[in-house]
Amino acid sequence: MELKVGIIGLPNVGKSSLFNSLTNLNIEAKNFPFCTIQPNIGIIPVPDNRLQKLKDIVNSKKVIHSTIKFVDIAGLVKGAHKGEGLGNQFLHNIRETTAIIHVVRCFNDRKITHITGDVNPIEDIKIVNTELIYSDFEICELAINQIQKKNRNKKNISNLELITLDKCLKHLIKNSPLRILNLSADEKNIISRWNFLTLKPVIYLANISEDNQKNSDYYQKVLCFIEKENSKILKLCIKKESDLMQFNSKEYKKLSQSFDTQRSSLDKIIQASYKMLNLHTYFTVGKKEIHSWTVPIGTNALEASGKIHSDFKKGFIRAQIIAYQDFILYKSENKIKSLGKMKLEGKKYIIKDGDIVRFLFNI
Ligand SMILES: Nc1nc2c(ncn2[C@@H]2O[C@H](COP(=O)(O)OP(=O)(O)OP(=O)(O)O)[C@@H](O)[C@H]2O)c(=O)[nH]1
Ligand SMILES: [Mg+2]
Repeated sequence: MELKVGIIGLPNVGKSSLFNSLTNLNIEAKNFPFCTIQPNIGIIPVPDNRLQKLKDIVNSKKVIHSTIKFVDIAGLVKGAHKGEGLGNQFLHNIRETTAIIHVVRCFNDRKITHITGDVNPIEDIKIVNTELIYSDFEICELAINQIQKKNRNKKNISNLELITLDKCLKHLIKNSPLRILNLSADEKNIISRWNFLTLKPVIYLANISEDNQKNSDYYQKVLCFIEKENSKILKLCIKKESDLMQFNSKEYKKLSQSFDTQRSSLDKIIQASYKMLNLHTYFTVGKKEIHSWTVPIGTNALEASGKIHSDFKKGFIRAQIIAYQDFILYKSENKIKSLGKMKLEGKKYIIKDGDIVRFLFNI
């Protein structure tokens, strides 16, 4: 499955406006529920200040960032799992993502329609989560039936998948998301093909109003509510960010500085999403360009080499590795080499975040 972060929530809570701010795109974000029907997809660079530090040392001409994919998905309503508000299609869009940003309205604005009439972040979260739980429940039941049917003629089957699905079903029936169920890595792995929505990692994004004070109540409530979930929460005033987008980049820079740390909040969202996808970065460094490459945590050198070029993988000999901190400290490859801090590693070496890598290959 492709690695991407889905932006979800009730209708009209600011999902498309957030998507626009993150991607610098200009898709429709108007004051009516279900403004978005088809998912919008945007690919954006992951901010990483290590790149600039490397550039300053090597004096390279170009910097190429890793990227991350965001999908802006239509709003969910009560009954979505039964097809309300095109719910099944929207739930399918969510199923195709790897991780979720759940936007929660924490702002008061009479002009902006709230689908249930009142701003109530906890109830809003519950509506969305319940739909995801119901949908998982149905899939879980279906999966159990399918497996039982397949094994009908076999006696005494000990099927880990079936046992795990049963454990999930018992948990879902309590209206509880699977991400708080205690599942081992093996159990998670064996049920991964069912792609459960409530097993996807989530960041709750509190969309606060310009006047922070007024909304701190809403935010605090969300904070308390999600504590038991062990999920991450971030806050942002999406409107402020949308307003800033109207200016050109020079004006934006000036304004955003005066608007405290708004841009850095966007960066935080991107970085947190990247982490949620279980990804990290290695670098290739040269005069022509500094390039950051994305790999899932736990990737070995051979797989990582294929990320750059299939020839690197085919003709892989060794990987030259310098730790990021050493590069920053000693600033010269020769010096690092003479200190014995440049390592020659084989195919099975597990790439670490920030490694500066040169692949030696023969084709
Ligand atoms: N006051 C205020 N208005 C906001 C904020 N965020 C979004 N809006 C407004 O709310 C309306 C809906 O925003 P969208 O970004 O289209 O919301 P959505 O969640 O994508 O809506 P659907 O696609 O219909 O589900 C727009 O008129 C936005 O300008 C906010 O932080 N404060
Ligand atoms: Mg939208």
